[in-house]
Amino acid sequence: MVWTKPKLREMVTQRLRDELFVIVSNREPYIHTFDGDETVYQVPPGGLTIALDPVMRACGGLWVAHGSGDADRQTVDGSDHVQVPPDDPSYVLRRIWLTKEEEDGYYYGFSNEALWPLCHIAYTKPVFNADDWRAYQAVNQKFADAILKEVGDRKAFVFIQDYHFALLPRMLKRPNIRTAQFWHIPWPNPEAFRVCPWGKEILDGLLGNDLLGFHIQHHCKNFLDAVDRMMGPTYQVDHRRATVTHNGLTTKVRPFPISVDFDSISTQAASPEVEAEMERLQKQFGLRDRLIGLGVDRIDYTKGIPEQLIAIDLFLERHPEFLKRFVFVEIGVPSRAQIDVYQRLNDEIDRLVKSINWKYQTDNWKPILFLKRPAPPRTLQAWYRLARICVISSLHDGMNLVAKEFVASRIHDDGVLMLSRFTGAARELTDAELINPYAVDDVAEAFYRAATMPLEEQQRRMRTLKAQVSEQNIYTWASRILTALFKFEFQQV
Ligand code: ADQ
Repeated sequence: MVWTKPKLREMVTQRLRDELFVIVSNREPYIHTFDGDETVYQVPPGGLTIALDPVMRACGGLWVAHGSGDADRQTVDGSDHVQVPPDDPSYVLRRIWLTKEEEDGYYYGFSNEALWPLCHIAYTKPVFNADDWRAYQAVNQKFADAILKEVGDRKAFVFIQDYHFALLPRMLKRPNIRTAQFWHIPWPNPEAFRVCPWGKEILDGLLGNDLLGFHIQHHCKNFLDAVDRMMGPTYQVDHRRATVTHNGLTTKVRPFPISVDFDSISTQAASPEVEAEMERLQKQFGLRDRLIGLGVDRIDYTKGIPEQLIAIDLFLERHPEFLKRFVFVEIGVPSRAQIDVYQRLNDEIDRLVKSINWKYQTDNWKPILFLKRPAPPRTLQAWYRLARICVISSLHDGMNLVAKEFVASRIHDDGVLMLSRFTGAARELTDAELINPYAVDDVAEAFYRAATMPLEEQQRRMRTLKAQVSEQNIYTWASRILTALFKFEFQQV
């Protein structure tokens, strides 16, 4: 059965009775900001919101998140609630306020300078700072206090998102609450994980969950191995059943590969609005008759953007017949710019783009068009359709939704997806042109293969990829996790 939004809604409404359904994430699905005197809202970029908003619209309930917009306080009621989506209110967003110090320590510090590099094997060292760790503990507690107050005596299923809340499930442990957590980034092997000074606290926190999900089996195995190695005999790991039992309570560890809303993306990609946008972009950037390669990334050192650019340089050097024909468009949305390593990455990318363009450019052609800004969905879809090749060059990535968005947008079944072997997506999308982004020579040759691939081969492979993403879509992901979560019985008080 192919899961759809109505089927998910039906499953959830049948299964949920008087229980409250809660999602917890760091980032809000809707951020209110001031535009002059007016209040406007934005849907932030990033996999999380894109994946979970359709689920919440289908299920209703309560979403708890950090209120980060400058107009967020103006738009909530006395209980810090706001109905969202603002244009079609379907569920409640409860905003949590953090001080600047809390945000620095918990978000920029521990989450993104310690856990993010710890979990991604991208050779950027994690920074472990005791003040950041304390802020991380305090913010997890702040969320826990707010959620416990919202839930009260009701029975609640709480679905926690990501690495910002490793301690939260243990703090929420109550007979009337059952929790699942989805870890959106990789879980590293125990050798890599054991350098974390608070590794045991993190593992114990996560084992407060009834259900813990990762994208792929390999991350589940790494997690179970870490518990086995670090937590001692009172934490019993059953590798066959993929469970951990401690003090009579069991956590199930399972893979749930995340995906995109295939139907909605492919319908929108075929719309007259997207076609008009394609026209506009071609005209604005002088792209008619060019062969377009595309990258769409948050600017992050895990995404392998410099490697991508170096490979393009090699490709053009070795295959000069593509000079003046090939344009690589990178749409890079700046991210975590307060952190030094991200600033250095930005500088490195700017330098590479300048020097490669300088090396090859002519009066009316440059090989690289770097657009450093978020693209609204219609523009992104227009780019996905204009491109012949989409490149994902992550050095390590939990899943990677861009790969699946590109596939869903290919309404004529053509085009080539070049996909890093080190993404979760590579486990499913085996008909992509798989690449090792560290091997830049090979990536340059993969560009050549992609640029010269016969249409029939493009179509044969793209049809297989589309069938995969269409079947394993975002609703499949949500329904599998929620079905597993809703099976847990509440304990007798
Ligand atoms: P991310 O690291 O943010 O997510 P990804 O899965 O690629 O990575 O999602 C990025 C999302 O942001 C995509 O939906 C993409 O369209 C959007 N995006 C990126 N650049 C953009 C731009 N310039 N303009 C507009 N939109 C842009 C984390 C993990 C991933 C995992 C997801 C979901 O790191 O491995 O796939 O969560 O679990």
